Amino acid sequence: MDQGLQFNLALAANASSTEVMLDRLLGFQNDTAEHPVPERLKSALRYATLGAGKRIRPFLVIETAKLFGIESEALLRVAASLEMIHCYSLVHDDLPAMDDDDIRRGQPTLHKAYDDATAILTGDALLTYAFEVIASPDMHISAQMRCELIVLLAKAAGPQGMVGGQMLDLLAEKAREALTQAEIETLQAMKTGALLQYAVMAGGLLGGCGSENLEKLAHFGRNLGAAFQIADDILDFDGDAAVVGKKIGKDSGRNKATLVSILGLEAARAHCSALAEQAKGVLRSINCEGSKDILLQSVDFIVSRQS
Ligand code: GRG
Repeated sequence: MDQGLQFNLALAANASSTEVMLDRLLGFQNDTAEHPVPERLKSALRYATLGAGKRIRPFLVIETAKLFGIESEALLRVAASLEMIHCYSLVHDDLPAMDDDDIRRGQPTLHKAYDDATAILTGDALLTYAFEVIASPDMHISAQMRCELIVLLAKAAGPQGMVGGQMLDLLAEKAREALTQAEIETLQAMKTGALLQYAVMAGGLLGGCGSENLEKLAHFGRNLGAAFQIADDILDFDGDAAVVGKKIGKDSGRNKATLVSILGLEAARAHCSALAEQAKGVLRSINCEGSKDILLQSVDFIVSRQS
């Protein structure tokens, strides 16, 4: 089968099983009469998460675990909880106090469709519910596995990860001096890379990959995350808004620190390709039974995507 087609089928299949799990979890079948989720919040949670999005992070969780022969419902729960955190970050990032965006995933941003307060609460609810999902014994029988995943996710999403990176990003917009390449790389590793790195490490942990492979997965995820962010910056520079599903050209308009702005488009492209090749090299060195083909193809997709 053509490699591109094989990858697209795997991405679509994983997206669809993640969607089913998100729909189930955000249906709140366990809702109690005493403390029901308010209908407006339930509707906003579903608006923020269901229906669109490439679902790259869930894909990485599921496909990494497959390297080690594991396919289970636990993976879908971890994948869905990670997507909830990703969606919360998009909802909060789009608020007027942050990036102030009107369109996300081709539809009005949540605060436009609802209001700012509902958008803040939706983000808060997605973040807390994501942890409830992975802390629950329904996710995995082993308490140690649950704790390892909780700590890893908290680090990736919190002050030393995504939230910290977002803070650095907001500070950089107001800074008088441009950030250095090293500072931009740190910011991006925290803001974007950390969740992608968590995705592959969570897949590895659930697959019982062992400590040597886990270190390699961390390295793979770091390179992949860096390449993903440069590809995103390139899309903001010369992508097609209709395909990307949000406004483009915002980075230069807001004095955003990106590698495109300091290296130029061609050098940023070359750097992105080099990171992708390094990521593939690390992936090839992982010791596992399963085929690495789909994950290798995902690296090419991530750097050449149009949305
Ligand atoms: C508000 C704590 C907080 C963090 C915000 C995610 C984020 C941090 C900012 C969003 C701005 C942005 C475009 C970051 C670049 C990387 C990124 C997360 C792109 C969007 O991810 P995709 O391409 O989106 O996986 P889909 O819609 O496909 O899920």
